[in-house]
Amino acid sequence: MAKKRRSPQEASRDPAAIALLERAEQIGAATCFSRADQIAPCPIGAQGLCCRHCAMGPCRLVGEVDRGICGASIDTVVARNFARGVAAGAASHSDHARDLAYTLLAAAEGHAPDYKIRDQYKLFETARWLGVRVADRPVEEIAREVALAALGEFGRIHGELAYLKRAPAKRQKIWHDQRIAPRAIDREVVDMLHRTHAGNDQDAEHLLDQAMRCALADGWGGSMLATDLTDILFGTPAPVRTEANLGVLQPDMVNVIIHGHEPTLSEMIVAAAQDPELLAYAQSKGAKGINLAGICCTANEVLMREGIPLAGNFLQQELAILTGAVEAMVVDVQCIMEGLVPLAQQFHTALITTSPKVRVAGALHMELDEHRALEVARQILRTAIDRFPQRREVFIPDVRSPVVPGFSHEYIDYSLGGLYRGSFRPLNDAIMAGRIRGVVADIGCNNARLCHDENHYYLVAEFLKNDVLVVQTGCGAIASAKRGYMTPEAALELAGPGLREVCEAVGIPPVLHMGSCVDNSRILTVLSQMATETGLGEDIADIPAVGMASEWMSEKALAIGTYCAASGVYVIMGGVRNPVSGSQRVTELISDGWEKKVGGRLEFLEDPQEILRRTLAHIDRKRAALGLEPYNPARWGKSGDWVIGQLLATPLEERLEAVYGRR
Ligand code: MSK
Repeated sequence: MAKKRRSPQEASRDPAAIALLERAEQIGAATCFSRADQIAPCPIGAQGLCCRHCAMGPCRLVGEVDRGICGASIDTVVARNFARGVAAGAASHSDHARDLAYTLLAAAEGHAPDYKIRDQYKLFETARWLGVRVADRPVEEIAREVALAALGEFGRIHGELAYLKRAPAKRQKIWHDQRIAPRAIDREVVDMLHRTHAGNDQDAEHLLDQAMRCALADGWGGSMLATDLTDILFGTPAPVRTEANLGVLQPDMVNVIIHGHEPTLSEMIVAAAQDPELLAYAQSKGAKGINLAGICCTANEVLMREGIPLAGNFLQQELAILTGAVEAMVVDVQCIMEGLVPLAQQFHTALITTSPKVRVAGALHMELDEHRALEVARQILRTAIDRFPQRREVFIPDVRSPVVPGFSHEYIDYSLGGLYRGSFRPLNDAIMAGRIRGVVADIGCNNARLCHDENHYYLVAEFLKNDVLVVQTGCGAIASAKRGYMTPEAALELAGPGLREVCEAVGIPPVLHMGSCVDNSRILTVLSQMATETGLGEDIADIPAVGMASEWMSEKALAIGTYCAASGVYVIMGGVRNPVSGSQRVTELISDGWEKKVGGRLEFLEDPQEILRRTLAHIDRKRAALGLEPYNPARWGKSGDWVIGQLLATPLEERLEAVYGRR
């Protein structure tokens, strides 16, 4: 049954998105927003009650029907559906890491001349975790062995993943006791798919245990490797200053959007966009230059390292094309909508696929070849430039916000403790004293069934008001960037008194941008360091912290939620219907059941106010369990008032420049 058509104001809270949704209505263009209004979700699938694992079905377990043709129970079917989603998400992140390992190997062996080791320190650190000897060896030799060791983690024959030892000792023991320590990355994904094939594992609890092991192979395996290898090849992020939202598109330049998740080609495009020959070619076509901007997590990768502006998050990919100002949208892997093709055909935009894994019917394909990556990047930019003279009417909303991203765990460590005594001690102390009530990681996607960005905006603002430090990745991070929450000034305007004092003292925004989807591994590292720093218990589960994906949509988000829960975190998946709601038992197993087993729990909640209430209650419970004083905002906020007055009297640009320098 068709749903009521939402107005642009009901579909998004972002003014740039609203303006472009109005334009879509004017010109009769379809977007994911209008399609979401046309297609009501299947109520059976939405509860996890449709079994499609064999050709006797699909079996729809509704009404009187409580078993499939093979006899599968509702609990088994719901658990299998959930577990398969986790496996797909884990496979996506991890395969991303595998490709980076091959790029590092090619670079180390001299077959990929456009790639260099940009962060030797990170290489040495990664080598240490992977058991590669560093002393007295050339960098290329270390890099080669690191790449091979990383690739070895996918098909490890004996033992368990090397990175598990990065977790607190207590956490490692829980994984061993529960027999969910992942053995090899590919093995856990394959094991999950095997068990969920017809006629295999038929015990919901047992299936969900493997879902945790599979997800852990992502969080402490594939994703963590992806983060480390990316930092080695392209540099570990540190704060930069740039801008976010569709207003970063330039009316008089060739606009190229880079979209997807992998930085391997997009970093080359960034380099090629500075090539004087290409700039002259753009000018020969009447453009003033080449302007790059990002969507989704490719955006986060080049934002954090190169300061390339953000055009928007997941639900804005089609809207970017509707501006009429995008000459090319270059996509790699994950979160790419097929709906881009008909829209691009309505405009002059070249939609260019670049991964050997991803083709989209109707798009141009210009495949990344690591051996001549810069040359491919140049060809892509030439294709974009050639489209510039075909531009017709342009509609770029004048909406953009300053953003200071780049908070890798290494930079947080440095900013809190300095170069020679980097440490999480000041953060732990601030939580123990009550200046910071707790920490929330708001990560993950947008979902076209929800009002775009509404949950992210509402929840992050409420957390700040309540002295909760927020860290973000993925499209949630982009939402806050667009909203202006990721500047030091936001602390002055939005944060409660205690959090504001800390942000003032350290010079950080109250919302820290920590990267892309795979960079949720950075959050695991931060939590591990906090747990081992003393004062906040001995395990991730002891910390007053909550993880959430308040507008989740992808299977990757399910994998992230599951590995965070299996790491001891209370995780809330927000917005849309609980996908395991068809089984009360599965709903209890992943919440109360997992909390008993591993200390973390996974809940699906639609109401943002309930998400807020449960988050603050959990943080306060954890504070009490640690014997910390109850949160009392009245104790703080005196010391910073003078500084606030001074800062607010200074123009924003000057304030940003004073802290981060000119970009
Ligand atoms: S891009 S997985 S919509 S965060 Fe990483 Fe955004 Fe979610 Fe894709």
